[in-house]
Amino acid sequence: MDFRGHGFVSPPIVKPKKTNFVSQTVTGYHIGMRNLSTRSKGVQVHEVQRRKKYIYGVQGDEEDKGKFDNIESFMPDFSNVYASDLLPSQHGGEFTECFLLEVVDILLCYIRKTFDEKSKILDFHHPHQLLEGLDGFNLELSEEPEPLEQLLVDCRDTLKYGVKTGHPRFFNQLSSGLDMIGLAGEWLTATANTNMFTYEISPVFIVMEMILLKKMHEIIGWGETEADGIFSPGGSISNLYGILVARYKKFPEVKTKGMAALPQIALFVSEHSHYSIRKTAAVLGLGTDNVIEVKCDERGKMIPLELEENVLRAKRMGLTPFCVSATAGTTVYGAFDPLDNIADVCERHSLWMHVDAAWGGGLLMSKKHSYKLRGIERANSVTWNPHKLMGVPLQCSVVLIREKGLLESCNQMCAEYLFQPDKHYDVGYDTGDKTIQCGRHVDIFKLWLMWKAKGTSGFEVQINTFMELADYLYKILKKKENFELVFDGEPELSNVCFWYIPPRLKSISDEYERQQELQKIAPKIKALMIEEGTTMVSYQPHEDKVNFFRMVFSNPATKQSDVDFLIDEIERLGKAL
Ligand code: ABU
Repeated sequence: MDFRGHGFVSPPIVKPKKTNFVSQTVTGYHIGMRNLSTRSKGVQVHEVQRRKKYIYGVQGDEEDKGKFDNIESFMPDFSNVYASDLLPSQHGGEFTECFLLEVVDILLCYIRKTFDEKSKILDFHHPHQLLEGLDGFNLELSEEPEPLEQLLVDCRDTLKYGVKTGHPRFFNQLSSGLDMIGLAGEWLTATANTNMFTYEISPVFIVMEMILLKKMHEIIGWGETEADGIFSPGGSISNLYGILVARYKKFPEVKTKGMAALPQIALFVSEHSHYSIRKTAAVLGLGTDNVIEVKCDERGKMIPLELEENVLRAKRMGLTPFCVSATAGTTVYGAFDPLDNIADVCERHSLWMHVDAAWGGGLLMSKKHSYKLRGIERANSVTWNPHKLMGVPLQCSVVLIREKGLLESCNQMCAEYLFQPDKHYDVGYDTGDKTIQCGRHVDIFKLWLMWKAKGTSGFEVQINTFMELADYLYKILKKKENFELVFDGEPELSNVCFWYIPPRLKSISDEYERQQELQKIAPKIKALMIEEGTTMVSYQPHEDKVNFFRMVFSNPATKQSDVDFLIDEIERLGKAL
């Protein structure tokens, strides 16, 4: 029966019976069938059977077969309920509640699996398979509305064919893990559905952002200064802000006259720096040729002497150096540039010092490890991504600027429809004219809530644990016969870079040929891992080094046993290659 538009009275929610199913997958709301339709009791029995199948369909996958055989509870029948029956429709309140509870059940089921190490990290399919449609999961959009039942199945399938980035054996990216408080923060943020550009529509979030900025200024060592900053959509954009403001500080005329009014300006980075700096140079019209890459030592740290020589050479060539972007935690090696020495060079040549601490910034939270960023307090701007080592759900990135007011004067456009100067509150709290975007997502609440939940000390413990795990892996690999470290020396960050050398390669005496073969090993092992869905770790070639694995720890769910698993798994998948 289609009860849309029939003045249907929405169902009361009855507290659940406790069943196996409830304890495993459902928070436990149960809706009396009489309220969902006017079917006879006989039909209801049939309906219960159908619902069991439906529950399995929505919640289950291959790993769950047989788990739900005793299901007595059933969910509301959403096969004839549509989005138009939900709020704000007149009687949409309870349907909305039921529907969202079902969505939460799907999420909870996924979350439980995420933390089950035996659960697969992913159920890999090639793009053409997703495009063609999988087992009732059709990504094509329809002309007519689809029932909520289909939407629930789609929600389940979207997670089913995705990647569990919170899984204890997901090591693929610098951002991983799934923090329950951060997740709650993200849910709240989505519910609030507001915009960070003005205080008038985000009063609480704007003040939270100010408090967090101040806290981060203090941690960096700018406590005495009235500093500034903005949360941005990721580390690349935060880096862009740093360089943008650096250029504006030296050449404020660029805002109105453009690059044609400037000399040929040059920017310095290490050869191990993140590619976003070169991208910034392209975006800002500096040109990537004017990004000068400075040599690193064997650990991937910028060599300050080389920096100074490059600055002098650039000047001799008629370029105008304006900025150095140092890195605190390189993406592949996890190296920290010597910030104090770089700051000296910047001072001698009046250069803006930006520090890309997107990855390594988290170490500032650790009394034991923060010395690795010594000199960061001398930077003019800093990028720091709490969505990496601090485990805040994506995305959460900040650019911190030591001089207050620069961000606004650089980016301000005074749109009168949004930033009216005669508002009845202190318009200094409107942040929208500091940014290069107009609308800005609320990324602050989840960080604020996590900080409340953990305290500064909780982040410290978390980050120290990552470092202990990196040390554990490093020490094992040092002793393992078929593994070779890319560089020796204890990890400074949680990166550990290594090759797996299958026994076959040991007999290849020609070094060139051996390297050619070794280049193929990590991609092959990774492909097998993904096909089996057991773990995920990234690999890359780097400069003259052929493909190697880059292990990183940023997932609070990871334990030593997961590290052991990774090593065994690489060996299992790779020994016959
Ligand atoms: N620099 C963005 C993160 C890259 C990574 O997860 O490996």
